[in-house]
Amino acid sequence: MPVYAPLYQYTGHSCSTMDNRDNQQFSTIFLDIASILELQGDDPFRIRAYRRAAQTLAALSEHIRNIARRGALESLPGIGKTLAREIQELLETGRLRYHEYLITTVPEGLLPLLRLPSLSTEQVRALWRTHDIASMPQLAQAFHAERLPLDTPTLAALGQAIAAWEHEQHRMLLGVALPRADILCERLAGLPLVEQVSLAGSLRRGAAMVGDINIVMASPDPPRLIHICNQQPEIRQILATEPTSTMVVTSEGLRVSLVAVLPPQFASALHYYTGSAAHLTALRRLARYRGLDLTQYGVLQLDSGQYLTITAEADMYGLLGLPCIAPELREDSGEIEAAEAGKLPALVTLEDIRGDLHVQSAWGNGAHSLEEIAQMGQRLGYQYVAICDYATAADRGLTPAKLAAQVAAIRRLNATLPETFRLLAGIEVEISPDGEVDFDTGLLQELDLVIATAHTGLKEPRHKLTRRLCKAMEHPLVDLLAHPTGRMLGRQGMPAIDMEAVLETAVETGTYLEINSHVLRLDLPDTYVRQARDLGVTLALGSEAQHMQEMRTMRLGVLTARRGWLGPGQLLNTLPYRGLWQRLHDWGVSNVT
Ligand code: DGT
Repeated sequence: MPVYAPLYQYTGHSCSTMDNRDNQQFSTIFLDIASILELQGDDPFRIRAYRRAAQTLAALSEHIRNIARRGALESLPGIGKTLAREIQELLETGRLRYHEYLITTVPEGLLPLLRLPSLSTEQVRALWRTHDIASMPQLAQAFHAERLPLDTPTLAALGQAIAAWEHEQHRMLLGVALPRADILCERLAGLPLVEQVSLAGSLRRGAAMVGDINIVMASPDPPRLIHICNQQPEIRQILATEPTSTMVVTSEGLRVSLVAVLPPQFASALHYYTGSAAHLTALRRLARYRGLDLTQYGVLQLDSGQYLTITAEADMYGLLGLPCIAPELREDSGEIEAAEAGKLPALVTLEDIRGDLHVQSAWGNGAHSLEEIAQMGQRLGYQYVAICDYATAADRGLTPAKLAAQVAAIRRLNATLPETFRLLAGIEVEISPDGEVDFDTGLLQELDLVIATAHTGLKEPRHKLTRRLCKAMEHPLVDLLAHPTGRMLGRQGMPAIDMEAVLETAVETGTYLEINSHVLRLDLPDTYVRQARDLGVTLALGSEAQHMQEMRTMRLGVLTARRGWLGPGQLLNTLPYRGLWQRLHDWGVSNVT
């Protein structure tokens, strides 16, 4: 995902209970305005006003919406009538027309350059006007060709920014990287001199997008092992290599970072290279109070200079007086404080999942018959799979007549299946532009599960799209909102939605929110999963598989759930069949236990 993503794109930043992303996004918008005005030689007072407003917004500890609700926008430093009106417009529509107009007045690629802290607006203008550099790729190319007429400190700072940008350009989807990384680990485990192999980095932490595949290996001869790795035929390019590490590109185009350490260093190295950097920094601060430092080679006693022996990551946390923190939580978003307070969640595991609540069959857009899906469900060890084919208006998708026939077929098939497995009859209905769920109500009442979703109209203004989703959740027959944010990883930014309002409506209406485990979605994103959990929303995992093999993406959904701090009690799919059926048919069962 590019660093310089559209403003509403999910950035994967860690989540606190209070989500202040709007403050940061609005701040960036005002900074953009200031930079463009400066580039165009506008009034310095106006430019300064936008910069000041950006600083004010970035420094706020309270959500800007709350301040607006109190009518206190103009009491903020540097916010006058015009800026207050613009903040109001952003809050209501998710966009600012003035900003949208201004960005059309400069080359599209110039904005990311203007956002680089290492370049002044003056320098950007000079690069653009005299060297024809008006985008990040052009800047990176000129930098590598040593053609940039900048001083050494600026070049050094710029080099870091360009390296970070290049890293982002190669980000991979979790669902693409993970299966390939598993194969790589298996291959590496078969090489001579390898004693242990493990995934590390953002992939082990289950992040939705990853920059590279990090793998840590234990070997009695790390340099020799790295040499062997570099000789493997599937390596297309060696980007950088050192005696105990190498960064390569495979023939499939995957970026892989390999690290080899001696066996006694394995646990420490695994912990270090799992990260995140923010988690490590916070832990090291804690370690220093105890006279320790955490390194990739082991836990160092600062007074003696000796390394303590660590055989598992849990030992290292133990030395800091903490229980082991799961990799998915290691983002410095409150996990260390929770560990200190003995309040780490017991996270859900793939083994806890009793079924898939969103699968499509050949009756709709899917590839497989009900029988085949039932077989696959049983192979995966599930107790149930919900068939939820997609229906739009009565004349497209699954028509009411076809749905009625499908429900009958499901009920007939269930009578022939072993008692331990059932198909649920459901549907995925499109939410109309005005928030209606346009389908035969009598038929919806017959179903076990009604999923509502918005596939179209995602570019509507924020308040309209939000109202649309909330209205659908208020429909008495809608059980679940699928892929609530509509994001498509690496393809399009997240639509402008007031997620706070969506989460609140989910609580009020008792609607389940989906964690869609499709490779391109992982929606709800982990940060919102955590907010939903904190508010008491129950989540539901669905693969939206159109092909049986896609049902295996449940693993990605579970990783996302874990990153959202979910325990089994907050996921509908952990209920056994009977409990789920009772819950869906409102038999007074209110807890997922
Ligand atoms: P990515 O690749 O951007 O998806 O994210 P990560 O977390 O996989 O980052 P990566 O691959 O650059 O490095 C893997 C881990 O190694 C990272 O999470 C923490 C550790 N690490 C790497 N470089 C540094 C560093 O300069 N400082 C610290 N504290 N840790 C680092």
